[in-house]
Amino acid sequence: MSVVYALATPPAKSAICVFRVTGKGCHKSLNNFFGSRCFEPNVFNVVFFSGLDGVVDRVGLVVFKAPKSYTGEDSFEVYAHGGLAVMSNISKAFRGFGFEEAVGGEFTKRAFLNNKISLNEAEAVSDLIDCTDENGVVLSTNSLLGGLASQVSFFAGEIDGIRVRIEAEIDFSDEGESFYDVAGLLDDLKNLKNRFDLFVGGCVNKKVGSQKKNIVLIGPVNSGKSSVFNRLVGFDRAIVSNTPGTTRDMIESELFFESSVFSIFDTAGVRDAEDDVEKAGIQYSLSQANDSDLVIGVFEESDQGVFDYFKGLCEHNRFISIQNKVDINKPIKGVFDCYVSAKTGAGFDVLKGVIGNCFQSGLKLEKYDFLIRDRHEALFNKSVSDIELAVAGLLDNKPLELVAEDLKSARSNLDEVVGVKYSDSLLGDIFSSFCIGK
Ligand SMILES: Nc1nc2c(ncn2[C@@H]2O[C@H](COP(=O)(O)OP(=O)(O)OP(=O)(O)O)[C@@H](O)[C@H]2O)c(=O)[nH]1
Ligand SMILES: [Mg+2]
Repeated sequence: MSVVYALATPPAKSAICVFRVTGKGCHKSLNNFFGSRCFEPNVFNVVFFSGLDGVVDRVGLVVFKAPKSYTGEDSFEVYAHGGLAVMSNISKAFRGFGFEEAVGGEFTKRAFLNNKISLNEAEAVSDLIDCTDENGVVLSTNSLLGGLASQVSFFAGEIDGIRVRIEAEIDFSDEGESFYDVAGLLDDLKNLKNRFDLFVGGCVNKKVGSQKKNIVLIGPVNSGKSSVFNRLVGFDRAIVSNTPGTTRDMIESELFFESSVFSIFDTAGVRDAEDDVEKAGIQYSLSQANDSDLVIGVFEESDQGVFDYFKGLCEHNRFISIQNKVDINKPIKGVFDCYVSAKTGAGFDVLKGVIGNCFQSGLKLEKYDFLIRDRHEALFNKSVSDIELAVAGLLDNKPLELVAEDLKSARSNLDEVVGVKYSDSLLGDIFSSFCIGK
């Protein structure tokens, strides 16, 4: 495999940037970039990096010797100052030496191809990076540390054990002898089925488990939506002013609490606007409210008609109402779900609790052991039905060859989960969703 390099950190001004280089022969370049020294593997060295036009930066360098590296190949990492020109110079130097730019997921793909990790562990790397939920992190890490792969191998071994007994019986019966213990075999297979079902029940699809929930703030103009938004996200993200119609476009930010990440949107206040731009903004707010998981109506006063109008927008999603500006207006008790002041911060603890409760009835990831993908779920489901067919086959006295075939298929699905069996197109699909440098 060729030598490839990648900037593993975002291409933006930052404290440091990290470059990764991997591939057989990459260590021959070390003296070219870092001067003639011998670099002990796995040691952090502080050295000068020389590019095409001389010294670029004083950097950190760690050299890894195959097979003791992430990819299983000779590789090295460079920790440079995070300036854009520094990044550009280092990239140019690597290209000048003949290194190719890595595509997304190339490092992890090489780790898989060099047997450093199983396919589902490689997928767990990407899932961990995508995780927006603390519990999701725990579940992805369970897979990353080999927990899922070892369970899968364990069940694959058990399925094989039973299949071997069935095939032995097929061979012996060809020779006229039989040691067939139907009851024992059936018990063992049923027992395996129950434990496998339990294992599959402990896996949750990442689509269900880690979806970021959307929260939309909506309400009449000037009710304080942008102020509530800023207070919730913890900084002045949206413009606040006493001119009605200040917010025109939708503003999004991430909100992290209750160990989950939410996307929260501030929207244009609703009124009979004359201006086309404002009208478009209002339409956009209303459609976003329709698509979100939770709508928070922000009001200043109680007007049943206005309240009903906003609540009516939320037939398919949850709606909570808040009365804002309670520092200057008397709270109208019994009408709203929460009473807050975006100015003083009063009532925000209660509001956050109410938001948290809205999502509490959702899926609890801590009940599960592993985060899985559609691909794994489909393969596990196929194995479950193959094992069910094998049990039914034994019960119905079907030819043992058919029962053995069902078990072979159950085992083969498990092989695909961990990547004992794979196709190039499957690898393409999996690794194309990774970031560059991973
Ligand atoms: N006293 C007081 N004033 C507030 C409070 N929240 C917002 N305001 C004021 O109300 C005015 C409108 O606030 P915004 O947050 O811009 O209201 P908005 O609903 O986003 O307004 P539009 O985007 O125009 O629809 C500003 O002058 C804020 O300073 C509050 O809790 N107490
Ligand atoms: Mg606003």
